[in-house]
Amino acid sequence: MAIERTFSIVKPDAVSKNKIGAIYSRFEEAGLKVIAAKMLHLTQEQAEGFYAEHSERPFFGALVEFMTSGPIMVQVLEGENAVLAHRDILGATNPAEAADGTIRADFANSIDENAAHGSDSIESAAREVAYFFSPEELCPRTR
Ligand code: RTP
Ligand code: MG
Repeated sequence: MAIERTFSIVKPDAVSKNKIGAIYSRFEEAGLKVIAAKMLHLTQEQAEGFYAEHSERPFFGALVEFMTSGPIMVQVLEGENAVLAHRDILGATNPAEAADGTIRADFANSIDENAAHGSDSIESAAREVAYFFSPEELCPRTR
């Protein structure tokens, strides 16, 4: 299996509920290694740029408002099949449809406030990692 990198966000609702550590535990239990991380409070411009692919969708304004409503954690995760492995532990976008034991089933408030983000492809992951991290900020494990 391929070792991949993916991009992850602990969204404002989960930070507000003090669930950063609980969500990081899910990454670690799934064998995903945190190789970069920082806390940010997104500007409107940063949030609009990050979710630009959704700019014509009816929920775009609410999405940007939510993502700028409080601090977030952004992180890069590395591991076998990391993109899909991370999406699997996140669960469905709508927590009402998310499988038991997934991050969204356990921590999300609603489809709008759904606790965490994960890249949906290798290509998205590369773009999203570069959106928030410089190459020097990535710290691959040496042991
Ligand atoms: P994310 O990008 O945040 O990881 O979520 P996702 O891939 O599961 O879902 P995506 O289609 O990329 O949508 C991005 C975020 O927009 C909100 N959304 N609302 N009301 C709706 O129908 C709707 N659809 C999407 C969600 O908060 C979703 O996380
Ligand atoms: Mg998405």
